[in-house]
Amino acid sequence: MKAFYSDRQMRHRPTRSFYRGRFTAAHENPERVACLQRALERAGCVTSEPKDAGLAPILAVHDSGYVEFVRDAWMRWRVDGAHGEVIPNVFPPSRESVGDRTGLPVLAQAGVYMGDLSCPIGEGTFEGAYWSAQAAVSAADAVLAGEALALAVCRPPGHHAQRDRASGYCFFNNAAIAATRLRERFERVAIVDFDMHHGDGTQAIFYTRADVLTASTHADPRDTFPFYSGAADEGGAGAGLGANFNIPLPAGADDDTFVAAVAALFERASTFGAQALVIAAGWDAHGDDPLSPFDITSAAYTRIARLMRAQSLPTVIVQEGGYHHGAIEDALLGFLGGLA
Ligand code: Q9C
Ligand code: ZN
Repeated sequence: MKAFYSDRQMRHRPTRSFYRGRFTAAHENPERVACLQRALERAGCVTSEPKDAGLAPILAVHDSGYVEFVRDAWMRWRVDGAHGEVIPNVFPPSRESVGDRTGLPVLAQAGVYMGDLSCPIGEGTFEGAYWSAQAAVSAADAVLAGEALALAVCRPPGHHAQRDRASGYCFFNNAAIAATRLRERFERVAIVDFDMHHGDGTQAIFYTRADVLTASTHADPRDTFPFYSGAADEGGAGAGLGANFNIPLPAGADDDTFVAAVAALFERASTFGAQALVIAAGWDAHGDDPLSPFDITSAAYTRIARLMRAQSLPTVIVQEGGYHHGAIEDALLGFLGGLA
């Protein structure tokens, strides 16, 4: 299987994340990649450098003012005499009420373009997020060129990023970027997201579209980040009505429950008539993950990989979350085992 990763993704090195009243070490750290690389190596899979497809595939999904903010915020923050990484401390009464965002000071823009305090922008954040997106683009291009399967080791992750908003460690929505790329050839694309968190950014990006199905299973958002979306009654709107599918699961869910939910996502992709798949693959449902309310083992990911292969559709796998170093290596290894 072709796999893509650039060392330039390491340039994103968040030092902290604000959570439940205090700064904590960043869960989403560059060391995660070393674990994923070990799993790939053990499975005999070598990553190659993504091509530079430029900003166009990112701008096909994201607002240009937002992309410029992610690119320039660190420099502008220093010029303004602000400290450390870019983290907002002021928010608009409603984002919709903000007219022209592009002329605002960087601090005010941070409140518009950043949804939480978990995605600090540092010196290398744009470069890291840019190359993470390029890995997704290269994986999509490999599938467009005829590969049955390609994997993008996306870090930073992407599924919480909206068109004009970073959140939950995510800046550019790699899965949405890959799906948009696949749409150049395939009329209907389905995104199947089994990261433990709801893929709220991906849902928002495609909510009113009929050509891309967004299907996610996740911990019940009434108790778990991202809180404000991910309920089962969110089915899409307008032309996109019926092209969004959520399966929230209760805390304590085990392998059988989780695998059955993912199977239901694939079934929905099939009735939707998907001609290609994007898998938003997070490993944070694993019982050892510090954020997981579930009781999932690596064996679940082997079963999920088998289900995925049984769809017999061209498939791009995009890395999302997963924060326990041992668990993500084991989970990815289990997943790769299911592809053999
Ligand atoms: N430091 C992904 O899995 N809230 N994002 C928890 C704990 C943020 C997870 C903060 C969770 C974001 C891609
Ligand atoms: Zn997650």
